[in-house]
Amino acid sequence: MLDQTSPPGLPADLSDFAGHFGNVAAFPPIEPSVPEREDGQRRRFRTIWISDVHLGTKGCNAAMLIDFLDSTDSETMYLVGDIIDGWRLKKKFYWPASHNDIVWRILKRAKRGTRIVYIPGNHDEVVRPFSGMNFGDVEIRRAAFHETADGRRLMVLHGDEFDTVMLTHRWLAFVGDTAYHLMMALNGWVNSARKAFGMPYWSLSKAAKNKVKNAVEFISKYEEIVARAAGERGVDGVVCGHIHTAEHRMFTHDGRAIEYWNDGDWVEGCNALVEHFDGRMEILHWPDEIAKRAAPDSPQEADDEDHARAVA
Ligand SMILES: [Mn+2]
Repeated sequence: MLDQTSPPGLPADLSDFAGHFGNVAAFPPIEPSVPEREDGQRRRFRTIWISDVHLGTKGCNAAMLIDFLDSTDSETMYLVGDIIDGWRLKKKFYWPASHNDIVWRILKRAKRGTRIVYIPGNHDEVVRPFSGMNFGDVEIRRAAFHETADGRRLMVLHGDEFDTVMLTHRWLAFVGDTAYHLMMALNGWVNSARKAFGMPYWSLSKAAKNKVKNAVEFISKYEEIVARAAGERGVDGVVCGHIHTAEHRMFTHDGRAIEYWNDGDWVEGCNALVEHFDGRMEILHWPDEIAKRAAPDSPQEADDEDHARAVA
């Protein structure tokens, strides 16, 4: 796919990456290793945003994302960057069958009529030169504007654009690529053990992050910068990813309310942002949704109302 349409004279690493991507995106000949669930019980949304999936790394929580994709559907789906981790793939090619299954499911959705908009992030920046082009049914864009059912105009972008050098350094001082991946490996190990004992999913680095003051300050500052950028562009809000922290915050810019939404990640938090058909938006923490599904005493409706009140 990508390799056939890429312009000649690409740098070698990009050609390699495009070659790999071309293989994994070969559709429809390959069938998923985990068959798609066809139970007709999918929760339907107007819009779904997901980002920071990091396919091609061990950190990607593919099983959780496959469950999410098989449990939901939407008119539009935004892939808000860092879907494929080109940085890690260049160092070491890692691509298990479950990662193919995710690509397969996304392309299958597009075939079924979901509008798919892919906004590459910094980890899949090799796809950025293709912004403005369509690959099959997938639109690749540098950024997008989304209008909600109730007429709010939201800017959709990955968000690394606002991660300034200073902020990046503070961020890296805390996570560091190696330390981060080590932590992710440990997280997987801890959760296998917890699963074996029938305990719910738990995020190690989320717990650690919440205790580190610098990280909290970084996140807060980042949210403020992104919201201000949205305010300056005259939109009503922004949807981004990048910092792996799902959040909804309200800011004001020149007396106008600006909403900040971060759709989280599928490495640790396993979150998606959804828009209901009336324009109401909600962050779904998928491990919680799975837990709710397992507990028949907590009806979905009551919980949705609680959340609506919380975010209103
Ligand atoms: Mn990123």
